[in-house]
Amino acid sequence: MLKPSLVKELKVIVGPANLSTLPEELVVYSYDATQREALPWAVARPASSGEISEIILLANRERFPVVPRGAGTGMSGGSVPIRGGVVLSLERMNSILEIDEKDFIAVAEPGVITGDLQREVESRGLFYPPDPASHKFCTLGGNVAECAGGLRAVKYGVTKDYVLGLEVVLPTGEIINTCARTVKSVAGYDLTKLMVGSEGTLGVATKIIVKLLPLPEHVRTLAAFFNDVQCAAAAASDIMAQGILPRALELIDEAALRAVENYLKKDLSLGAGAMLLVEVDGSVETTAREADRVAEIMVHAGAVRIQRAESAAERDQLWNARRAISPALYTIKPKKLNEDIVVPRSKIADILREINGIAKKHELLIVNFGHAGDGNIHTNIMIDEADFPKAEAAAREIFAATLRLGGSITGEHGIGLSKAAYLPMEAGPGSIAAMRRIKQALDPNNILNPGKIFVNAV
Ligand code: 2HG
Ligand code: ZN
Repeated sequence: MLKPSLVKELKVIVGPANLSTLPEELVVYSYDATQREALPWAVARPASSGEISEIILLANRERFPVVPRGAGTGMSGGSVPIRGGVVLSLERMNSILEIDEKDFIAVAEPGVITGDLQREVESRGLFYPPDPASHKFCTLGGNVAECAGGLRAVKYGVTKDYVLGLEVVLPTGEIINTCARTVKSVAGYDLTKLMVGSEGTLGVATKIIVKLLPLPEHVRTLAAFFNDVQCAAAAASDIMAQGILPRALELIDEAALRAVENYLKKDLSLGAGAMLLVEVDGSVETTAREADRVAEIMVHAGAVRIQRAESAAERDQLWNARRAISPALYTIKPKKLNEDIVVPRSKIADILREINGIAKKHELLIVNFGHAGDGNIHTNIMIDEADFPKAEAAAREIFAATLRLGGSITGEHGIGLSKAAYLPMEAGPGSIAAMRRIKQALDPNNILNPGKIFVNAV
């Protein structure tokens, strides 16, 4: 609970209409996409970095937690205020400040919806490649906090590869700029990279400078259907091994296909056991050549049917179905543990075999889909409440197998709350101690998003 005098002070900073302690409003800011929830004591909706700085200074004086929040689409509990405090909702800071067509740069506030930025730059012949599945709802600030990946990472990389610089409010209230607006800069430590992916624990990004690319001239999208997921995984590895770099290479297993078909009330696959969704971009000629080659490779690897998207509408339909898998899985079970392990690309078939064994052993349904081109598989353990302990045991075994294969326990969703207990499986004690020292140095009073990333975080 916040003292009434503090509520008053916060109201002075953001304006009375932008500070709420009403229970029915607090509920709206209490959860993310993990189904974890905790009520904050108040929600503040600041309009500037100056207001955020003032809130954070107050938090240091009075020692209350401040939890930054974009649209709450995160998948590791990053924006859930487990220690209460003030949720800092960035929803009002939602302007695209600049699109510089000469320097290939956009400057945006953190509350801008990622899809809006994509659309805006595309209307000017430019391209912002990071493309989280939730692009219609998620915010750029959230993408920066989590270093979001998405559907086009296989060719274009993830959020950190596009952020050139940030204005950041530090956990002690100072406002800093981390970089110039240039493609290169090595002036001192790379604070931009330190901030991107720091899960709202090291600073609040209030201005985001991103690099843009020229919009590719042409795009071709193909779906391939297989009898089983092993064949599809092998086909995905074959495509990459042949030197083709699609801009998206997505794998969808049978359970995910059935779930999304149920959810959308649409037969996408005619009963197939797995699907690959591949997209190439470039000139009209190169995409034609590459699409033919991809189709050939997939047929050779056992595809029973290939569907080429012949129009923008058909392409959108395929991608909308892919983007709908995450919510569609709730048609199978009321709860899921959604993991986002990543293995070297050549090891996808191996990890799927391991996961299958773990699912059988624990008598659990585990659904797999995701960014096969990156080796990043969304392994969703589907459960009822009572299955939780065995699902956690299965998750630990999946992480162990992933690490044995040279992978990482999270490719794009972050550690947050959901994976804090597993971080020591991947990061050694020395690395975790160094991370904690960085947190301690920047946030000595543990104000910003406490309780995340580290077990028993002070
Ligand atoms: C996606 O790629 C998201 O659809 C969500 O990262 C993944 O729900 C999931 O497991
Ligand atoms: Zn994903």
